[in-house]
Formats: sequence, structure tokens, C-alpha cells
Amino acid sequence: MKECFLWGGSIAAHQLEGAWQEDGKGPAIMDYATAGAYDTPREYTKTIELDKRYPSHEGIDFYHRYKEDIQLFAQMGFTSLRISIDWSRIYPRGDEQEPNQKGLQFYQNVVDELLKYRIEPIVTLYHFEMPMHLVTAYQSWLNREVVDFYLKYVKTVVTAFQGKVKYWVTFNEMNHIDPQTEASDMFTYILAGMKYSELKGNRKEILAIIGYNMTLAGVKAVKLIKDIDANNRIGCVFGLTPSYPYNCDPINVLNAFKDMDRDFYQLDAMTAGKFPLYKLKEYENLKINIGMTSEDEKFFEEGKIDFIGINYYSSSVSKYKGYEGEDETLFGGVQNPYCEQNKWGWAIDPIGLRYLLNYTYRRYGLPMIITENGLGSNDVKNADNTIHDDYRIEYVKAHLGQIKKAITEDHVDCFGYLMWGPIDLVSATTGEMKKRYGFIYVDKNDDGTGDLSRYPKDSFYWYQNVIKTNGKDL
Ligand code: BGP
Repeated sequence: MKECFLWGGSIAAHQLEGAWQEDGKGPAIMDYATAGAYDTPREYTKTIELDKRYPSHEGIDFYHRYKEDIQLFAQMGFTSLRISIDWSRIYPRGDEQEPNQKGLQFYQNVVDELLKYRIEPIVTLYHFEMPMHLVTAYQSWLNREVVDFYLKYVKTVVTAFQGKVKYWVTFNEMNHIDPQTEASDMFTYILAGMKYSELKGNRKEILAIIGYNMTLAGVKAVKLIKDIDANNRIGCVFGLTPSYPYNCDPINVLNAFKDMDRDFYQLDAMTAGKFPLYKLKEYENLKINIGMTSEDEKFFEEGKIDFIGINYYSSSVSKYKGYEGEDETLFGGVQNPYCEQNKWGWAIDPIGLRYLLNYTYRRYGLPMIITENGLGSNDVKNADNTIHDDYRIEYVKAHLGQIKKAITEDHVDCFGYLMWGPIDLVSATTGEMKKRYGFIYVDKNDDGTGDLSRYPKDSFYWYQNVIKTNGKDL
């Protein structure tokens, strides 16, 4: 790998900070998401119900332990850490005039701690962390006023970190909202605080508007962040799962292409300087009005991103002609008989990552960074506090091997690898602790027990060596 390749991990505020009511933080959407499990979906409740558990309320207590955790990341040799800023710590309701200084101070402390160890912060401005008030009082991303609130928050944060943070990510995984799919409650909730099943009116139109307004907010933010400091580098992170055809029946190949293409229209909009015409035509055919104005065109022109962040966990196989089964995966397709799956049904496919890197690079020619990749597993801590997670080592090793090939043999520009959840944290989809990703084990269980102590797993030492040798020793 190049000398400057960024090695590290990726975390998100709502999945690990806890302290959900501390120092003026307001309630955010994920504070109303209960703990679920593989076969029990999380509930998104309207109020906090006393007999339910809400894992974001305590997280892994990163809010009070960030120094210890960052020290462990430094020990592994991280040169980068992707964090997210929780909007509801900065503007607790979202529509205040003035920001909450204590919230800003917390992130100043975190960033200073990272810089102390020469760890490059990559900051995500929206990782499922919308102040709940913006949903209840303004209808979330359906309302353009929320775009302005977002921009105000972005301005506050980027100005506060000028000279300290260079890499900004406008949104995490906005691509999970698309009018072509019957979206799940989960995806509309985590991105917009709304349950798909409770949407009233033309659902496709609602999803299209949410997707459009987030895209617009993204491109407007690019210009704003650049205007604050021309040295800033701004990207957007997409959760991408390549869709394979079930077989070579041309209709299956076409359907797979379409499934895959769906994840890219917002990326097209953020890189081409205009909202894609094919999508506008599609909306026209569906009689969907996204409320685009002629003034918007300028924002797309001015708001092109500098890099693409890719979250990759799994590939998918598109539903085939005549499909009638009920074995649909989380990613909307069917299982691939050529790939193993993890215990949560996610196909393990390292080659899929090489394919995706090639596909994305050929399409956009922009620098890319792997902003998430990792294996959720029910790790066991032994009596002597060791955790033997050789399966995680295998997973990361295989994926890094394919990234290496993509860089050296296929000549794609990938400037970093950030493993998801370098420390065990709350799962976004299920709310479990048991779905552990970390190189660092956290003593916390799904029933709330555990003293939150941290323990390095075997993979901790393995990754440390990978970084030390700059990827030579995998
Ligand atoms: C991504 C999200 C992360 C993270 C990851 C793993 O889509 O950006 O927030 O949670 O998926 O998913 P999970 O935690 O559900 O296993």
C-alpha cells in the first residue's frame, strides 16, 4: 500500500457514546430504538417505555471512556478514525438559534485526543442521528426547512474544527432510501425517523422526496464546507452491496444490473454536477413530484464531492424470474450458494469488494476509501480474558487481500481501510451487543450486565502487525 494509506476504524456516535441525556444532548431518533435480536426486529417507540431497553442510552459509555479507547486504537497503530458527530448534542432540538457549547466541547476533546496520537479524524455529519424534534415538529427530510437546519449545524461544526479536521462525510448510507423498493421500517427509520409502514399518502413519492432532499443537503454541504476552508476534503458514504444475477438468463442479468444501479443515483448526482435525468424521467413516469426547483440545479453544479466512502459487508443475489420464496435477505435479494454467511445471514464475499471497487472507480474515477467493513460475531471471552477470534482475522485478511489486488492489479485509487466497529458496539440493525465486530472486546451483554471493561482480542494484535507492515503481512 502507498505510504499515506489510512489504516483504522469507523464508529458512530449513537452506537457507542451513551450519555444520551448528558451535557444538554437532546433526544435523537435512535434513542427510541429498542434492543432487538436476529429474529426480533428493533421497535421504534414514540416515547421511552420503562419496560423496554434502549441500547443507545448507555452504548459502551464511550462518552466517558474515549481517552482509554483512543489510546487502544493508537496502540494498534491507527492512522485514522472515522467518528460521527451526533447532531442532537450540537443542536438538541435541531432548530435552536445557538449551539450547545458542551456538545461541541465533547467533540473537541475527542478530536484533540486523536490528534495527540496523530490519528486523522474523518468526521461523518449524519450517521442516523437526527434530533427527534425535527421529525415530530417538521416531518424530517420531507421538509426543506430541515435541509437548512442541517446546513446550519454543518456550518457550526465545520467552523469549530477548522484546521483540525480535514476529511468530512456529509451522510452515511443515504442510499438505503429509494422509491423503487418497498423500503423496510428499519431503513426509513434510521435515515429519517419515520416508519415505512406508517407513512400516509404516496409512499413512493415520500421516499423519493426524502432521498432527494438528503442528496440536496449533501451537495449544499459540500460547497459550504469548501467555502469555510478550501483544504477540506468532502465525501459521502454509501452502503453498497453488489447485486449478482442468479444465472445467465438475460432477464436475470438485467434485473441484477437494475438492483445494483438503484444504489448509485445519489452518487451520480453528487459527482456529475446535476441530478440524473434518468431518475427525473423515472419520477415523471411514476407521477412523483420531488419538488425540485430550477435554483437547485446550481447547487448540484457547485457541490461535487472529492471522494467516495464505501461501506461493504456483503454481496447479494437479485431475485430471479419466477421467484416466489420468502427467503429474502436484509439486502433485498436471495442467498448466494457460493458464499458462506455470517450468523446474521450476511454473505461473506471478499471478491465482491474487489468487484465493487472496480465498478465504482471505473464509473466515477474518484478516490475511494473503505469506510466500513467487518464481521459481526458472537465472540466468547475465556476465563483468562482472552478472545480467540480467528474467524475475524480471516474475514479482514481476505477483504484486505482483495483491496490490495484492486489497487495493485486493477489500479483503482483506494486511500484507506477503516474497519467497522474496531471496538464492540451496539448493532445498528438489531440493537444487540452480541453482534460484536471489534478488535477490542467490551464487557457488556444484551441484558445490560457487564462492567464495560475493554479487552484486546487476538485480532487486535494481528491488525497491529498489518498496520505496522503497511499491509505487507496479512
Ligand atoms: C452499516 C452502518 C453502521 C453499522 C454497520 C453494521 O450499515 O453504517 O452503523 O452498524 O452497518 O451493521 P450492524 O451493526 O447492524 O451489524
